[in-house]
Amino acid sequence: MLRKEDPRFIRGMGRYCDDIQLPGMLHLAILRSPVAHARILSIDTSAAEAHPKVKAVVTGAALAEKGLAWMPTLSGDVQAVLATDKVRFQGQEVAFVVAEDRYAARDALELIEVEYDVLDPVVDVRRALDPGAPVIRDDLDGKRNNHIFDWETGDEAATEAVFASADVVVSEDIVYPRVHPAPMETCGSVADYDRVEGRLTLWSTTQAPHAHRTLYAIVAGLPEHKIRVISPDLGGGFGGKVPIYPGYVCSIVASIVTGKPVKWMEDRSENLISTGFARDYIMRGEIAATRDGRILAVRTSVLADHGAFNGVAAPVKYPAGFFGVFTGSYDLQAAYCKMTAVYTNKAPGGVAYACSFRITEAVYLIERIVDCLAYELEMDPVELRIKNFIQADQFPYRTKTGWVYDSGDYEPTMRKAMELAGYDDLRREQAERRARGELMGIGISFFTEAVGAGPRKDMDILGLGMADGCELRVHPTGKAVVRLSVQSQGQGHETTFAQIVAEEIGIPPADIDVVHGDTDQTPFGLGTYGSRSTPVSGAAAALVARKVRDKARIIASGMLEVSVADLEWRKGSFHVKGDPSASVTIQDIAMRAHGAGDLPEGVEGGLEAQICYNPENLTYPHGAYICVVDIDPGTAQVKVRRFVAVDDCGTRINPMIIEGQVHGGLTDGVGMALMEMIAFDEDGNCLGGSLMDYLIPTSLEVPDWETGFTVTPSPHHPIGAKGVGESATVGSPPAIVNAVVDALKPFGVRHADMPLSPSRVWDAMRGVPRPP
Ligand code: PCD
Repeated sequence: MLRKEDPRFIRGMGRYCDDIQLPGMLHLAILRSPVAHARILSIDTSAAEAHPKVKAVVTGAALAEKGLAWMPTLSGDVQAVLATDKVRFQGQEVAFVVAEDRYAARDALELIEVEYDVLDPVVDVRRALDPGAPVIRDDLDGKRNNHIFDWETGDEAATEAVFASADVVVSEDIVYPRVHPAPMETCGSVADYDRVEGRLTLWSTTQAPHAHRTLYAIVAGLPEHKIRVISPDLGGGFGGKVPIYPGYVCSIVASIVTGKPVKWMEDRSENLISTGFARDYIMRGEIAATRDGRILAVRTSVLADHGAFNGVAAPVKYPAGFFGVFTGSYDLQAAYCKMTAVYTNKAPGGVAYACSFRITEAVYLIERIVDCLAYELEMDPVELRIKNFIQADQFPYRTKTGWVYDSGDYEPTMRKAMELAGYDDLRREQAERRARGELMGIGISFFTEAVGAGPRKDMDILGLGMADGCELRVHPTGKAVVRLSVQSQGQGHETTFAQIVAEEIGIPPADIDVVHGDTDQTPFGLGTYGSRSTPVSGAAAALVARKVRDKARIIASGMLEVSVADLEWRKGSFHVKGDPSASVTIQDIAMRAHGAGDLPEGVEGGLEAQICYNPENLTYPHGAYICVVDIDPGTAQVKVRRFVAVDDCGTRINPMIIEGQVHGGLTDGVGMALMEMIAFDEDGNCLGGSLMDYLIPTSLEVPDWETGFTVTPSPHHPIGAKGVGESATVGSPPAIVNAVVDALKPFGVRHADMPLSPSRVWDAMRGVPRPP
């Protein structure tokens, strides 16, 4: 089925945040810190205030008077809305101007004078805990260092025992650099505070409108029912639109202060330097195995750079997100991870950029270290993986770090990818090319993801349980409206959720309207990220439709004058068993539910239902990826020649949409593996503040994707579907890096860090030590 939303998008008629125009609307611009670490000595706003078009200039001190200078982050830290005491990263919000138009607001920023006393910044994460390192968070009571948390998972002693007696132990330092989701649409909001009604309407670029509303209510002390958060069409989210950013709060304050609607829309550089980064993990990976390639245990220690405020988006119990799945798709005897997270003078974040809370890092680690093992054992990386897969009959499988993989059948997926790629031929071709001095590499990755957070017993964000509401209403004429708590950012929910409901209740998808992204119109739920919409809200949609169908069955039994047990459901109508001529359609039933005449005993009129779905477990999609690269020996430029992706997301709702999701994620993967990095100089200046420096891939850098699939339904999801939106972003970077490293085998290279730009590949070829 084609996407219902596309007629609007492909004609340029999407309605994004910046398309919102309200009468009398003012514009807000934010003054940002030019330095990474400094004490604010004074701020002079008088010249800006004198600008004829300026309506208000607000500083941190003004917010502090109202108790609004700081706000909670999603991980229980606090973050400055506007800096009061110090600035802690380059690009941090210092003051804002509200003016009649966008240009005047920007001009007036230049009239604000801030005197900074520049301090030494902490830029190198490895130095953050050094004695004497500048203390970044002296705002926190008694804080005397830059330590945030230590966290561990798995069994340290058991893992040590396995390592101690293993034939082979391989270890490697592996860095997942800081990258940025960089959605096409940057962040923004339009706040409209109605002083008469005491009601706030906020259009904002949020992936989680309900959760944001509750947090605004708690922080600002506004009654929740007087706040309406609308997430209009979003030009991509990719996890970057999960946090609450200072800009949103500033626009709310500005509307309250001026009594006018206020729009804030950041530009590309603001987006890149100040909104949530992703990854930034320095990992030491270790793997223990037998000489013949049986993997016994994995161990890792991680140093996590969280920037100046701990703004990580992850369920409360999981400070390192779902990194615990770093055991991958393999049946192990033991595993252990320990992690330390620290503050640095960089933008906050740790958002789950196309990543179910740090799964991307976990998959990269295991898939890279398994390849390092294959290198040492001189074993084919596919053979090594197949030998160690969790077997189909072992599911549900409890990993050594406590995750219960619901289902999987790995080997057929791997074999399918090999077949599509022509794996054996590729290896032959590689041998021939190597003999001619050409650099061809073949990279494998096999991943298992954990997507679909809840269950609420284990997972909450700031106390809000990770379950999703869903409501379905069938109108008298048999047209339906389904209201979701999740929010689409481009994934096509208006289509796929109509398909889910249609499948259950037999109303054509074209007659089912999907409403989402507006807290006044939809039931409460936690939002779209971590590929949770299909696992959680998708289940809710199927179940709410079944609930409506159950009621329809009772009404049908009255209409056909038979008992409920004598009815048979065929998509779209109930039939009397053994009497094919006696049937009623769901549309007939809808009319009866609202129409004249009696309904069966105890049945209320109307045809609608509402549920709140609390998933039993996460869903565990998997996939096998094979990448072929060529490296130019003269320039060290990597060209991805082929890429085969076989994904298993259980029951597939819309194959075309899945294909699009996979293409997008694979492209992300090329970006991270070869091009993207948010780097800093020693003063803490962000070197990735524009798309001239932060390189994102286009169609020119990617091959024609070759995709395939297998289907292993989730046993606990009502329609067996698993998430897929992030699979390709998670699975592709290791395949590409493994391919590049494989190409460099003649140089004795076992590992090289992303992004594998020509200069890094060149250095690797020449044995230049890796950058710290
Ligand atoms: N599907 C189907 N079937 C299956 C699954 C799925 O069909 N089995 C489909 C659905 O329905 C949708 C899609 O596909 O439509 C997806 O889904 P999912 O997986 O469930 O997911 P979601 O939740 O919906 O979404 C989310 C994701 C994420 S998470 C991300 S990053 C990204 C992805 O999504 N983002 C985006 N993708 C995308 N796309 C677009 N266009 N845009 C965007 O922004 Mo995060 O955490 O946030 O980081």
